[in-house]
Amino acid sequence: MIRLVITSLCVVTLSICTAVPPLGYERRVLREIFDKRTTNSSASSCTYDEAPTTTAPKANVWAPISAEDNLAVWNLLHEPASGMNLTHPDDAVLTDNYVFWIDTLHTNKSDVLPYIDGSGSLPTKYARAIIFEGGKADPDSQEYMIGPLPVSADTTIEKLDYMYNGGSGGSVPFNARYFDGPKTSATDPLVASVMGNISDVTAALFQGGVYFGSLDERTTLSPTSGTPQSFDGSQAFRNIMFRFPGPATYMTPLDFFLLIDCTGTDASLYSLKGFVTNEKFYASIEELRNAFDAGELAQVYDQTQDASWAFVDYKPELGVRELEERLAPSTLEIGGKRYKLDKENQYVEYMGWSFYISFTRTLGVMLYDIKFKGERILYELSMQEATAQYGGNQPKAANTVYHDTYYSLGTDAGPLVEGFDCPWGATFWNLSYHSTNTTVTNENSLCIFEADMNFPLSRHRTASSSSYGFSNLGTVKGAQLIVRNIATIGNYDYMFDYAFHMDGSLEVAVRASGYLQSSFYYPDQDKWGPRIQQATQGSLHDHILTFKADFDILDTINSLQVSELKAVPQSQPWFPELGEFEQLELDTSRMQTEQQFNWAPNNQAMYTLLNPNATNAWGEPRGYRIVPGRSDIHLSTLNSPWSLKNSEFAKSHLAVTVQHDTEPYANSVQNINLPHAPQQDFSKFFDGESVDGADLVLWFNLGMHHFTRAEDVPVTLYTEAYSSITFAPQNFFDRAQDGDLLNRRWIEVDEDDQLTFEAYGVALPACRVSFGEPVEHVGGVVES
Ligand SMILES: *[C@@H]1O[C@H](CO)[C@@H](O)[C@H](O)[C@H]1NC(C)=O
Ligand SMILES: *[C@@H]1O[C@H](CO)[C@@H](O)[C@H](O)[C@H]1NC(C)=O
Ligand SMILES: *[C@@H]1O[C@H](CO)[C@@H](O)[C@H](O)[C@H]1NC(C)=O
Ligand SMILES: *[C@@H]1O[C@H](CO)[C@@H](O)[C@H](O)[C@H]1NC(C)=O
Ligand SMILES: *[C@@H]1O[C@H](CO)[C@@H](O)[C@H](O)[C@H]1NC(C)=O
Ligand SMILES: *[C@@H]1O[C@H](CO)[C@@H](O)[C@H](O)[C@H]1NC(C)=O
Ligand SMILES: *[C@@H]1O[C@H](CO)[C@@H](O)[C@H](O)[C@H]1NC(C)=O
Ligand SMILES: [Cu+2]
Repeated sequence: MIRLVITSLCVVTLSICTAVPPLGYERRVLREIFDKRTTNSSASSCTYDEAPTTTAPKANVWAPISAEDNLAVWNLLHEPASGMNLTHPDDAVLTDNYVFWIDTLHTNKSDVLPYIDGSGSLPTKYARAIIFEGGKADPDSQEYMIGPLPVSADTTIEKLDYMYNGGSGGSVPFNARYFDGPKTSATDPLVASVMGNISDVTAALFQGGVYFGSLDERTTLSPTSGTPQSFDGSQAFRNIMFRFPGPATYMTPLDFFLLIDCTGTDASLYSLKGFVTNEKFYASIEELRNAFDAGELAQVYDQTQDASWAFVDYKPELGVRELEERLAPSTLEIGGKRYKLDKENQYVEYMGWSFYISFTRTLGVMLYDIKFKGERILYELSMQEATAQYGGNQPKAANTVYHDTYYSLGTDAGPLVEGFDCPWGATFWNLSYHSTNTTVTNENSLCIFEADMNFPLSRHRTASSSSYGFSNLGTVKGAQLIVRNIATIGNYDYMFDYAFHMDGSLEVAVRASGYLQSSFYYPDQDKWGPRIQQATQGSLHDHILTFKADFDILDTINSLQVSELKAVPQSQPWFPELGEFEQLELDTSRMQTEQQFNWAPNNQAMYTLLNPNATNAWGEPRGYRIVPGRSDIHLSTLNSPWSLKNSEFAKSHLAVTVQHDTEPYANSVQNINLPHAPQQDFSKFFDGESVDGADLVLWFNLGMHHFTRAEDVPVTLYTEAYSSITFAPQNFFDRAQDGDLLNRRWIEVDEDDQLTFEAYGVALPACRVSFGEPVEHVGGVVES
């Protein structure tokens, strides 16, 4: 047994800090206090040493484009000579051409492999830019690729069509393009005029709530509309729900909906479609007013105006928990950091693992060239889409499907609080994206840390009649490196974890916290979720997080093996008394063609990506198994008009395709308003290509069926809203990859009952002063 005693010095230090909330403060103060109070220099290294540095074998070819490149691309696009005829977004109206955003275009794998695996030249870097072209005769949104970068005389601006399979390339109809500020503003006069006309009605129904326009000082209601806002780009609509404004507005919805048609660029043609309240539809102002005058619109429940109940702060009214004033247990890298970083190249090495990190404004954090012990496992591992689809007997919930890449999910990766979001002493990196001609940095929004798994990786006790109860006992410490970020996309805080385990397995986990998109409480709408507050219903919904795992098990020639567990009738001559009896056996085959597929019932099929040309010492093909984790689900609705053909990637647990430079992404970022005529239709990837001995991409979904509950107030809890998957070696090696770890104990008891204890030199070294004297003993024998 090894016990670490925390001295009062440390406890005082930490509790001073936890009383001081501002972001970043804690990290700095803690470091200062450790430095000042600690006389033993080796002791101060416990938690706050920087990670040792390393040098990436190759430049990070996936890295985001730099601030300089963004500025140069921005300037190039705006040069009159480019012929783009652009207005500055701040001054733009619907009928102008202007830049929506600029981001990094993925680098083609076929260009990357010769560079990272050989002496090929550094692949050419390109930017992608979405330009809203309201100034064209047939207005649309058109995406462009700009390169080579850095900008030079050779740099061209070309339409970026090649990666979209919907038939119109990078062009998205005006009605389906992202509903940005100018487009929303264009609908405001109609909304203001209609709502102004009935302000006496809304004031009577909603505690004085009125809407006279977004900039009108009398306005006390906040309009919100989700997506989709078009079906196929030939129409546009907003199904607006009103809420009380404020920081917890998601939790204070009202029973009032305004439906408008906003097709086209001429706002004077936008029109009222009707109102919904009390689960009834009123097609005109007159109908609504008549119902109001007849006393038919009374509200049974009042929404709360003060939503402080929905803040994630301390709530003393919940009572006191004994000993909760003490600091909770914490992960501390007390042996010093065991991972190496090349910050310049965003490259990480840990216990045999190595990988590069990239980032885009749409997809967030992406991992590339993931190797274990020098052998490639994955070329790319990245989140592709975060979908959420809701249900309810009113226009907002029924209408809502989100694709969070549409909202540039990566830009929502916010600062992480040390000690809470990530352990004290973790490495914090910034994530940056571009906005107009500038670059925005989200500080400390990515963290990297090694954590105790809090269970041994492996152990065995060989029982014996010795006085210790065993003849030998081996136990290996469980540790993992985690790369984490949390993106707050409007209401939700999605936490993405990539965990690298000592045994060569890799786990992807997503958790969701944050506010529900809630609805007004209707007593007869229980089938869409429970009442969770005075006038609020937690709306039932699905979250589906789609990931791309481009496996390269050793090289790009891989197969997908399916090993089905079958219960079969058999007879064996040495059991004549049984005749035929049921036994299990493996029915092993290889998947033949590209397809979407699901986890087998009772998980009775094992899916393994393997290299058909490589075997381990035992002659078995070397592979990685896809191990189902928690809540591996797909979208519940397969035929909803709101997610008909633009969300196909969310509709199966798994999918396998052949890797193509033209199929880099599962979705397109402006697909959400095109459910009936998608810009990108994932199901078209499955065109019968052979996946036996090919460069394979595995697509997988994590997610949660969100069965909402009172405990989603104030926010959803990460304990339960949690989904994961693991990739684990399957005959990839000749034995488990734990034999080479020194963080273990091997205890033997000989025939004379003498105990020997092997610690392999790994004890509690540098933290004696900061964290107190270690007390180490086993079976009464003090460890040396
Ligand atoms: C340039 O864009 C403006 C709108 O911003 C439009 O009125 C004008 O016709 C466009 N010029 C050309 C040559 O397309
Ligand atoms: C309010 O709407 C009604 C019905 O459309 C219309 O007759 C009336 O003129 C409007 N009032 C104002 C002040 O716009
Ligand atoms: C993050 O950005 C801030 C401000 O731009 C900078 O001072 C800091 O050094 C950056 N952190 C890292 C780890 O690069
Ligand atoms: C970015 O654009 C603004 C105008 O929108 C301009 O004032 C500023 O100088 C530009 N920045 C750079 C670095 O060119
Ligand atoms: C990637 O490959 C596709 C298909 O060959 C090609 O059309 C495209 O231009 C390439 N993109 C880049 C950035 O080289
Ligand atoms: C590698 O595997 C492929 C597909 O199974 C096969 O066609 C090829 O002959 C193999 N190559 C070698 C060198 O074994
Ligand atoms: C400082 O720490 C080292 C390593 O834990 C230890 O060997 C040494 O005795 C300590 N020195 C003092 C002055 O406490
Ligand atoms: Cu949810």
